[in-house]
Amino acid sequence: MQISHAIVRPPPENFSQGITSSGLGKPDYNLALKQHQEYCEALKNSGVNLTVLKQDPEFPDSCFVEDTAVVNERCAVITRPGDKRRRGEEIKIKQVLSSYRKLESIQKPGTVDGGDVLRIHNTYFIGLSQRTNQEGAQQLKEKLMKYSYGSEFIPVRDMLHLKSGVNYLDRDVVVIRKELSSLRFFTSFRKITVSPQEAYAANCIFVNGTVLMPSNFPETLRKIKSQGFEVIELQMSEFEKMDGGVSCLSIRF
Ligand code: CIR
Repeated sequence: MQISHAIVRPPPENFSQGITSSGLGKPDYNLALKQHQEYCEALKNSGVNLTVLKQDPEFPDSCFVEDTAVVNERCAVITRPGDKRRRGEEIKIKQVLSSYRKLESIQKPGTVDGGDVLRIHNTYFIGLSQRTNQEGAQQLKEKLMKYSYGSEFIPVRDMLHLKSGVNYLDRDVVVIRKELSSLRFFTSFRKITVSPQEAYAANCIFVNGTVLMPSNFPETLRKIKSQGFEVIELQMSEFEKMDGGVSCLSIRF
């Protein structure tokens, strides 16, 4: 599926005050900005038109735009982020997406983080996690059904979001953490299994023919390349410190 647009938002100065459970220490702000810039360049070089939003210090986690919307060819569903501290990030995103798509919104008491929403062909796999509750997942399923997309719910444990553990590339290939690889949902896909030491590398994205993945994960890199994919490696250390991966930094459509 061709991606023509992406929305991104650089981290604000108080990025280090965002939510994290990584235990990896405080991010270096200037390095985070540089890494974000390189991420944007990689998207542009893959033929994507970028909308770069202004930084927003009201929300230290606001660079993780993926969590605020689920966008496809037919609609955009504005989410209601699962962590109260992030509620409100979606307002600006809603404004921007209104120029591109018919809008739907998740309503209270439902919560959904876009990081829990994995699309493969015309099916959405929705993670039930600390951030996405049953009510939110059900609302999302019903909204997507109106536009002829199916949904399946997957319980998520021991990771932040569903897409912390599994992502779809192309040609029926998923990149998946070992502990999820036996899930019945993914039996019909070809699997690139990510070992526990390289767990962070399970979060990668396929953009117009190229896989964007974090650097310094040699085993996963080799496996992805051996399936015939072109790869761009990105330095993601400062975002990893704040529990964010490659998919989190953009809304792609
Ligand atoms: C959070 O805890 O909400 C942020 N620090 C990280 C969000 C990462 N987003 C994503 O995986 N889609």
